[in-house]
Amino acid sequence: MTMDAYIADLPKAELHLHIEGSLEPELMFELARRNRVAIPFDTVEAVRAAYDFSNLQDFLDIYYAGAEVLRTEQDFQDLALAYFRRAAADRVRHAEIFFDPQTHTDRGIPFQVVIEGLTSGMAAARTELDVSSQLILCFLRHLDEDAAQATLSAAEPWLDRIAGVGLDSSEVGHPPSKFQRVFDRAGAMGLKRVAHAGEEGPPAYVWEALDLLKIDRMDHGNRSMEDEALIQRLAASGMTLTVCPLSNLKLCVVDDLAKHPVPEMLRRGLHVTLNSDDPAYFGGYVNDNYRALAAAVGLTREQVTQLARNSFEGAFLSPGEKIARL
Ligand code: ES4
Ligand code: ZN
Repeated sequence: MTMDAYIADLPKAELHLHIEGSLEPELMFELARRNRVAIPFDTVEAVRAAYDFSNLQDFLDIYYAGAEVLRTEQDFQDLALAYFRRAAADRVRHAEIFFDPQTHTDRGIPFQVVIEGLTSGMAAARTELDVSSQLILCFLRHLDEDAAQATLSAAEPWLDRIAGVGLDSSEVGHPPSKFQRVFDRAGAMGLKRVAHAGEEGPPAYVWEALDLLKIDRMDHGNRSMEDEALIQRLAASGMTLTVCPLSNLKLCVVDDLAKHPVPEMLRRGLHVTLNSDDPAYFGGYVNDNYRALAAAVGLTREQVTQLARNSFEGAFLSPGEKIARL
């Protein structure tokens, strides 16, 4: 069996996926037409050609513009189900998906529309595709603490549908400490806590995510590798890192996939997982990430198996649920 076939056949969990980042240009055009929203592109090819980024902010500007076509419950349901179909084809058995409510509520789309649409798509994925899922509400870190607090309050009627909170968007200049109080409040509500850290931001931001936000899982974490004490802390605590190789390449977090830190992370005993982040923008779903990284750095089958096993170990599921998803 080839490595690519081996990867395709491995059951996996996806733990770092922004649902708005799974909006393929074809669906973007369909929703633009359905909702009579103007988009600044004439063709699907022109949209794809615009996906050429030199850093995180370049991408975020286009990503927030793309989300403009999402208006109705049906739109959010269609978006989610399209992602789950692709994920199921990659043998994803469980997905913990991020959504950015502020991107929608700030343009007048009610929180209820977003969550009802997404959870309808998740229910359909469970029955039609046998893919289970959970939702993680992300706060946009370029906005202020009060806006994050208001978003958490808006989520309160829906807490039974939300597994945790996360922190995403522009990292540098927006350290985790800015959100310590809202993360404390989310923890007191019984929510899991995750945060993007060390994607572009320094190791100090990773320390803050651990010590101030008390995260249960870390998104990216690449720049942790610059700090020996931090590596040891992550290894000793068994912290799961949700790493996204093709995202890192597209956003110039790494300049060459062959130099990606995953092999060193594994050697140092870190609990690494592979994920697609924003697959419609970064050129691939989860199996594309496994295949591209395996080819670029020469992963062994044992390492690939470890990465998939880590994805179930790091999931917010009970031991019994994990076994049932394999
Ligand atoms: C994101 Cl790759 C990445 N980093 C930070 N925030 C994000 N939102 C969507 N994708
Ligand atoms: Zn991300």
